[in-house]
Amino acid sequence: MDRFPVVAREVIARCQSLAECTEESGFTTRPFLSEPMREVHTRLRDWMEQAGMTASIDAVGNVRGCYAARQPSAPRLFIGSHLDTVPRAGAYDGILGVVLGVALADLLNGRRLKFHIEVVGFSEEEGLRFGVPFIGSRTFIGDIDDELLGRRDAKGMTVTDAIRAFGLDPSRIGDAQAGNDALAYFEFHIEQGPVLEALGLPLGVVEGIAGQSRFSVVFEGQANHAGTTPMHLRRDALVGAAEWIGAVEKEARSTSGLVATVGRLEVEPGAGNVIPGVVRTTLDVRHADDAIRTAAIQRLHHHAGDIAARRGLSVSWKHLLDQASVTMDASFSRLLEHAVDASGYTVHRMTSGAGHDAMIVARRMPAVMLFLRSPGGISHHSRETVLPEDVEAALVTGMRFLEAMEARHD
Ligand code: HGY
Ligand code: MN
Ligand code: MN
Repeated sequence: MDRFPVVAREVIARCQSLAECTEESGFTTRPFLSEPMREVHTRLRDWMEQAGMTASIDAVGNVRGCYAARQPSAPRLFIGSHLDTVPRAGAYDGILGVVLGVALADLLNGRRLKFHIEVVGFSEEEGLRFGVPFIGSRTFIGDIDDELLGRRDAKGMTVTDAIRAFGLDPSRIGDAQAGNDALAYFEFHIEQGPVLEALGLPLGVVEGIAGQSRFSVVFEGQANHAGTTPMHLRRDALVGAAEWIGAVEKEARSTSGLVATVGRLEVEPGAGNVIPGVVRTTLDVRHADDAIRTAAIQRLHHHAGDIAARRGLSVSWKHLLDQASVTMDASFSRLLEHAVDASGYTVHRMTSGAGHDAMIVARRMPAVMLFLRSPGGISHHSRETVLPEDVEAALVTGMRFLEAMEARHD
């Protein structure tokens, strides 16, 4: 009996059940090591153990499930994605890749391969709580430092405090690193954009992931009385920020392939009858070509300085992330393409505009990604969804990829 349609629906049901693990009732908001993450850990560990895996949680809250090979000394294929979400997220960004990995182990149904399969649910990829992304996968590749561990959240807690408060041991962070037995890393993820839907395709093989830079940009002027301060005597931080935000959009629209977003805006003191004295914004800039991205950032930096000078404001920039574009591993991507084709689906190669843990893990081992269609092209929103037949396509292709990996090890 063809188990794939049944397992595909179970994968969707599991993602939807995990979407209820949230800090914000009625929405899916699940930051790094937040309380709702405990229930995610519990359910994932149960499902992993039911699939014949041994499950554990590492020092930064990554969930690790191992489906053992025939031989203990065998190499290891990692299948993973992230457990955390943006605010008011959908039910599939990140978590789908972890649940699909467990489903593949389940579908093996006790059959042991020539390589271990380790499913990793990374604890932090979005950067919501501490302003910098990829804490889980950076720990996994051994790239975590005191600067990152010392970053503070909105309540003043450091990353180290958060690890301890969750009941984990920061002194064990080194143990979370992937070993030297890594074969490759494979990440299933929703496309989060309109391309596959426009092409009428269920799957996409990711060739590369666009580079991205993130900043906090603060404009400072002079708070003052809204009723008594003539317009020509004002140093209004919000009007300056607004002019700059318009320049950001103009710059992105005029540079092919560039996207630039001001996602947060905090106005101080934030009263209707007070001229804003301080405005804190964020800037997210992405492009497949790193040189184009960095040149655009320089122009946006220049615009901010010009606007601030003209309006008697000061402007300060703080680098939060500078992640170069990453190319997926060519030979494993060919293997994945053959698996897509052998499963009866059209092979479509594409670039990812969204960042993924694969771009971090690729620094340590060959990485490949398989996208699933995003109906409506929407993501980072509660309307994010997947089609059961596309989840089935991913499972069929994933199993064929495992068979190809097995055959490769003859
Ligand atoms: O923002 C991103 O690119 C991803 O969703 N973390
Ligand atoms: Mn995301
Ligand atoms: Mn994601």
